[in-house]
Amino acid sequence: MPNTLCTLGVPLDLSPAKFGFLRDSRASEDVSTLNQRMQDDGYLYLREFWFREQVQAVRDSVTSQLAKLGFLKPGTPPDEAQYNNREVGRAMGNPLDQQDPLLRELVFGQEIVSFFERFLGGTVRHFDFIWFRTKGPGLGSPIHCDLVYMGRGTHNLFTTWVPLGDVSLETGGLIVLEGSHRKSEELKSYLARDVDEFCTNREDAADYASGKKWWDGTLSKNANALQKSLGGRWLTSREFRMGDAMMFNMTLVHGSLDNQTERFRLSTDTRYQLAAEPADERWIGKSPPGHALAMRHGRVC
Ligand SMILES: O=C(O)CCC(=O)C(=O)O
Ligand SMILES: [Fe+2]
Repeated sequence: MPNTLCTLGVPLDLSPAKFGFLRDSRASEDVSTLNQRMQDDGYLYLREFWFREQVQAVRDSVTSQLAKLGFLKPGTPPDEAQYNNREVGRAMGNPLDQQDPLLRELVFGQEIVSFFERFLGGTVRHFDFIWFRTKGPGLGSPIHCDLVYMGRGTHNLFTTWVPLGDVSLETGGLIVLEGSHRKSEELKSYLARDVDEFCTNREDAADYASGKKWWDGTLSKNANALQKSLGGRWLTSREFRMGDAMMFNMTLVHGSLDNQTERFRLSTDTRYQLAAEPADERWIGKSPPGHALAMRHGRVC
């Protein structure tokens, strides 16, 4: 275990009352058990969900794209994903290929769709957009709940975070705040927001409407202060293994550990819901508009 684990530059309190590890689950468990656990914990950490070979093939495809684009240190094996002093770009600015058939087979294929059909009890659809995380050395992801980015359809919606490679504590994988999915009262005003919405009755409304300003959905920049106000331990995995799938709901507070290595941490995240329920239009279609200006809504606040 490293001496320090930081998120956004803030060292976490690693005492047992403040820090711990995720509960493991298996896809083969009874569906009622899994449903209950999702309700209790806000997440399911499914170990060995896919065969490692299948995920390795996706990793190979991603690292070879990164090498071609000049993001990997020249002369090093692509599988090591060695950082070449250039950030890759986040979410909609990420250049990796969303149409890669190996990737799509992994995150939208039979294995995961049939899991969600069993879990949700009906026909399932996924968002078409795939979020790539290509995290070089340094700061992890902002602490947030997914709802503020994708809450215009059903809230009975689930994220699956997929490590494309083994992710050690030093490399910095996902962290979640225990029990935070049950803090809807405390987080009421945060959860009511939407990153592409702005208040028409505020002075800076024009800046939001024109795209000059954007709220990025961050809940807190200080993991310790947030923990103090909401309670719960920060949870992660000693090692997210390639083949694991981490599923969670829209109101679970999460972020990621800072990357203390010189290698990229590679992962994707994707979303699943019942097909019969409304879907957030920002993430649907051949080329989803995402946070495009046209998706920006003004309202009186
Ligand atoms: O991988 C990360 O750093 C953040 C992932 C995330 O926010 C998500 O999967 O919803
Ligand atoms: Fe997220």
